[in-house]
Amino acid sequence: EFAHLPQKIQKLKELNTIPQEELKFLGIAEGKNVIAIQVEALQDFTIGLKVDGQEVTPFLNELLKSSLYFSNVYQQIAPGNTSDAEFIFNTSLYPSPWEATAKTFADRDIPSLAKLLKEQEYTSITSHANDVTFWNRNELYPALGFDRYYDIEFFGKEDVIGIGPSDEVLYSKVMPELKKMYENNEKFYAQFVSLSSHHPFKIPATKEVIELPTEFDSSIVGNYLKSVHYADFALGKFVQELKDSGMWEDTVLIIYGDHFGLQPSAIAEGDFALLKELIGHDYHYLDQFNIPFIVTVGDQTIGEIIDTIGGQVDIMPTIANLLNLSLDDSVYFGQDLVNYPDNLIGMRYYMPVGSFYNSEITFKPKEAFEDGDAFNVYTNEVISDYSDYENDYNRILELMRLSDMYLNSLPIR
Ligand code: GP9
Repeated sequence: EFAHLPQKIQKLKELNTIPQEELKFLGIAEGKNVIAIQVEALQDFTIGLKVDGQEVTPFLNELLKSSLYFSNVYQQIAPGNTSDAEFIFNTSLYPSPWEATAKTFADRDIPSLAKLLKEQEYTSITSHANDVTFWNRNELYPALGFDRYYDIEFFGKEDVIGIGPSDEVLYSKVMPELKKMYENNEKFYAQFVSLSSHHPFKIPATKEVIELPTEFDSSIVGNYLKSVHYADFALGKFVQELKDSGMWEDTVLIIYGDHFGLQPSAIAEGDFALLKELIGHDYHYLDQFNIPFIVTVGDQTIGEIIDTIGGQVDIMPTIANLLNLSLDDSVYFGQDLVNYPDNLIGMRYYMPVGSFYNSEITFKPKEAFEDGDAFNVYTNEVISDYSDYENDYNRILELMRLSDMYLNSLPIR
């Protein structure tokens, strides 16, 4: 079907050579309902973090004991921020570098997780508690094949935190929808986008609030930790309700972050000191872009940490293996992080416009950034001679070109 595309895309696929019978965790979640929660601004350093003896994410920390936790996965969003993360999660394709992909390609018929699951008779729903026209999602969601979406019209304006109803409202209002499908024996894929941990991270004192030492008072780092703590609390309530309603055993739950919350250019000098105290080293790109990716299969205790380096493009192929969904007829750019730990197609982290991160450098091409350069990933020092990485840069540009070419080849809806 895509024979007109360069053979290279086929070659990328041929790298997936592990015989099916040897694939670890193949099909462990097959046939289960899929719930994917994209948590706003959730950065990986908050997982397991304690401040003054208190856990920032007590619920997630407990959940990890039975989950598959991918601890070394990085955001790959472009100007479409949260909506790009939704796009990448569902497609394993790269987002457009200069504009929200939800604008550029939402008129296309885009292959997606929802469409793959449709072939297995799943109903797909998605929800965003803000206005669906934000980031052109009213076009993106049908392009990705979701059967229905829920937005502010459904969630209302109750208990607003920041840019939308609280996460507790989000989960409590979608729960009856899930129950309805469950009771009708309708298999479903439900993706939710949480909002309460959105910048500027102001959680009302009436909510579940973590008490932080006074040095965090009125710092954005303190507010950020409070908002992540609240998001974690709301997630915990949601999972408890899945358990209480008997749905948990039939669920595979995916939790991941969309992108960073704490951007160095937007935080004060004192915040860097607080962050250093929390994470034990200077706050670098590595910390900024690292998002958690967690998969829990309701009736199974896995409790495994996988530290293969990956990006958001790798999430869909990883889940496809767990659900035993064949990607043989799909074009996708990520790899299953359970079974391909050796970076078969090179580095596993690419940001838009060819910038990348590997275990040595962070690279921002001069062609795209005024302050473009290579930086030591641990110290942020400029590396003036980066000729050794030229091939990596070219390979990444090629991958992104192929992804873009593929998107452009898709039929208009
Ligand atoms: C609103 C939300 C905004 O719909 O997506 O968050 P952002 O994309 O700016 O992080």
